[in-house]
Amino acid sequence: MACKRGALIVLEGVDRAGKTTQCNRLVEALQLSGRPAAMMKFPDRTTTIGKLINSYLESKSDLEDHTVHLLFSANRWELVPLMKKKLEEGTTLIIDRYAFSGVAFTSAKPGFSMNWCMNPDMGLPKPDLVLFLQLNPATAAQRGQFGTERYETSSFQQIVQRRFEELIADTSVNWQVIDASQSIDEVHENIKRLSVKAMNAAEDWPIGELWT
Ligand code: DGP
Ligand code: NA
Ligand code: NA
Repeated sequence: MACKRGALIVLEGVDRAGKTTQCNRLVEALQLSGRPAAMMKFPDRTTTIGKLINSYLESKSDLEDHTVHLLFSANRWELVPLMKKKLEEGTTLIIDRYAFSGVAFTSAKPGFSMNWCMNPDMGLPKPDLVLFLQLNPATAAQRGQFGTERYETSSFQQIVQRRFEELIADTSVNWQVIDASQSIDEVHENIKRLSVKAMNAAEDWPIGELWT
């Protein structure tokens, strides 16, 4: 008899909200409680496509905006067989960014509709839970300066934030907004509670398809 599947849990949010820290903490806590869990992140800069994306983000190369959008999407699709295998084996996946970052970041550029941006990611494995780490710009600013990569300016990130708000309004996705101004431990406890709930709910259902 097949084991119960793992859950697909995504963390999204603006830069400096603490996504990467919280992904690590969550995977660690789930493993300690005896639940198989693994972390992934998008973009995955280690693949051939990921290396093109990395070079673009570090401004070592320029790519046409539609082209780079499709590369980010292709980078997610190329990991789908691995994701499905792990989920079916019963491993819960905690993912640092997903298609929502794809839509929020590209549609923050002039001339890109959210609908156009969503199309290439339609049909990806649907997350059982998307945790949005919400942080207001003033608190974010206290956490230090942006890095030097492409997109890391406050004017661009403000538009990204508005695009995320539009995505969160879509009730076909299980969004939970988390106040990321709390302490790391408090945020972790919230995230863990919601994740365990989503894992229990997911195990008896097949993996869905995003935006279809
Ligand atoms: P990170 O490695 O998590 O710092 O993400 C790299 C940057 O790329 C970050 O500014 C968010 C952005 N990003 C992530 N996914 C996508 C995507 O699918 N499309 C676009 N245009 N940008 C993305
Ligand atoms: Na990050
Ligand atoms: Na970054």
